[in-house]
Amino acid sequence: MARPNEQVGALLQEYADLVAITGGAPYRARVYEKAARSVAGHHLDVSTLDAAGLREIPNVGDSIAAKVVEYFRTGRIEEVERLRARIPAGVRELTQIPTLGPRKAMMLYDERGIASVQDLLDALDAGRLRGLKGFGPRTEENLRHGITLLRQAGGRVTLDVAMELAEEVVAALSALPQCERCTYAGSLRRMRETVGDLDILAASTKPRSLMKALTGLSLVSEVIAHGDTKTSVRTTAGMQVDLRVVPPESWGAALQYFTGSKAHNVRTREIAVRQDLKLSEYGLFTVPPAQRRHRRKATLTGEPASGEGPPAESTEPTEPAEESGPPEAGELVVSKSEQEVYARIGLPWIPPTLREDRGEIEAARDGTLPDVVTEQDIRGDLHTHTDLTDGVAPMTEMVAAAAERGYDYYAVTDHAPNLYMQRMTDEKMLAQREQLHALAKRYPHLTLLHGTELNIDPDGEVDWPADFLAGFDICVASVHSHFNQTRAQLTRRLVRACENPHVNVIGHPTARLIGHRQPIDVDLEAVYEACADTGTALEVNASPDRLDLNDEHLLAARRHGVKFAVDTDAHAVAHLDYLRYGVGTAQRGWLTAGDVINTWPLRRLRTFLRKGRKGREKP
Ligand code: DGT
Ligand code: CA
Ligand code: CA
Ligand code: ZN
Repeated sequence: MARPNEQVGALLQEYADLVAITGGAPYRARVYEKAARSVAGHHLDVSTLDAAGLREIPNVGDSIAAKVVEYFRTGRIEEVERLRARIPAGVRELTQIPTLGPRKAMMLYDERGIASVQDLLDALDAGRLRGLKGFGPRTEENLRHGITLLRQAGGRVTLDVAMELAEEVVAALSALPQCERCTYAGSLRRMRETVGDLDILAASTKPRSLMKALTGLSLVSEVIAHGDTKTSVRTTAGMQVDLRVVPPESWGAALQYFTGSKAHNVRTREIAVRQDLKLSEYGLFTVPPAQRRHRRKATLTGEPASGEGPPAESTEPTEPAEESGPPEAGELVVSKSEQEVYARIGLPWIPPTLREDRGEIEAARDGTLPDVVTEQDIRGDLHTHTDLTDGVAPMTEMVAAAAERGYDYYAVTDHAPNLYMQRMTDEKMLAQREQLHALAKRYPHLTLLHGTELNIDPDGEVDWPADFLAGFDICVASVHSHFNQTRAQLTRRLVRACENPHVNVIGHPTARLIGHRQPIDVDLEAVYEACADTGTALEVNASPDRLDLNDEHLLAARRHGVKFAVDTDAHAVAHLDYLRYGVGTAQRGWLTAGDVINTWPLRRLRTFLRKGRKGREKP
């Protein structure tokens, strides 16, 4: 995604928040919010556009275009600065709490002097919100719950935020002549759904120049620790970045170590120890014969080996002290690649997304590791939007981008009428279908599917009757409202949607938004059963704010024989790239290409989409 677009998008969003907080007209805030989304999602790099070019972007008029030009000319937007100065940062932080809007945040500040999330929690505890208009017991409960959600996210960021930063740091370091290799490791490489800090690994014989380059980056706001092999910084956005530099011959072992997870590493170390090897971030070493008996005994009794420093086989290994060299040990065993490390301890290479000690060690040993789905396996996206509803790009651009990606097929699935804000009608939907069919002529290698994203209503019904639904190539159906029904109601609701012969995919099945909305309370086992029985796929929504189903759900669902669709739910061209996060999540759920319907050839997919209905065979 073009970085300038993101920057300007974030700034316009902040401006919208500031306008709302300071009591500006709500429509003005909405104008800036819409513009923020359009700019962030625009297919051209906005820093290359002049005012006229900027005005071509949907929702961008004269005044916003002027602000964007001002930003690229001066590095700031005067009016944003002016509003920023009027409000303490803590008040803006308050608006991060789900359910707390800008108007109420400002009221808390004006009436009670509350200027941070902690202030608010204290005020709630002390009962100091009593008597404040619009803050009844119900609101208080919602606020507490919102703060819990916010804290759970606890400084962790979503994958897209971490990835963008990682790619920037890796690119900067890789550009140095002293840098032989550089990549990101840690939870980001494992594609965990949120990332605590970034772990960047580099190979070089001249580590100092790399450390200096890191601390000199403009995105660094604070140097936390600065050394020859390890440096930690904090970015202006508050994220910690750890850089380790190792000699090139230790690359494989270091990458294995810093990719983790910790639980996986404990297991691989144990395996090494049993073979008289020592596996650490410094490499894979033979253990000198004199030390072996000692170490063996320690492993067996679980007691630490005495007198030889930290034992390699401890289940809680500690990070070596800053600047300490490799521990006294035997000879370095080749470890230029992870493959060599795993091979030497008798295992095949294990994909990073599986390294959570969730059975991958045993599977590797037994030769039953799953052949997990990859981005190259994906033949098309089956859940995407256009500007006919809440997308920001016209269909022509979305389709062009899909063709560019080399997809075999691509489904346009705009929202159906029951999501009232989107103002969908039968006529609009049918007109879109005509346009899509016309567009298809331009793309002989891409099959365009016309679909929709239906709303599953509180009773499990969807927007249109069967005869209208029959006109679509594919129907995704999702829960977009009434999240607080009982478990029994929600379960029944999803099961009924599966039983609809025209519903092919359940979109974002738990409806959670990472850090903002809890998953709905539903008996997923019952839903898995229903999906397997009816030939309905469950979505792995690749949007980094959703990742829904998540890895743990997938591990459970695949045992029921459910099929899945890994889709982006793209609302902009750039969102098509979110696919990687969906694939990462699918891998963490041990899914193979066979489990994922959008890796299948079109004919097989078409058969699946008919759900056993009789119908004309389409090409
Ligand atoms: P995060 O940052 O909370 O999202 O999660 P990770 O997995 O990136 O954890 P982090 O940054 O603390 O450490 C990066 C990797 O370094 C971790 O996945 C495995 C390795 N590592 C860190 N501390 C230890 C440790 O005490 N023992 C072992 N065996 N490995 C460790
Ligand atoms: Ca980390
Ligand atoms: Ca770290
Ligand atoms: Zn959608």
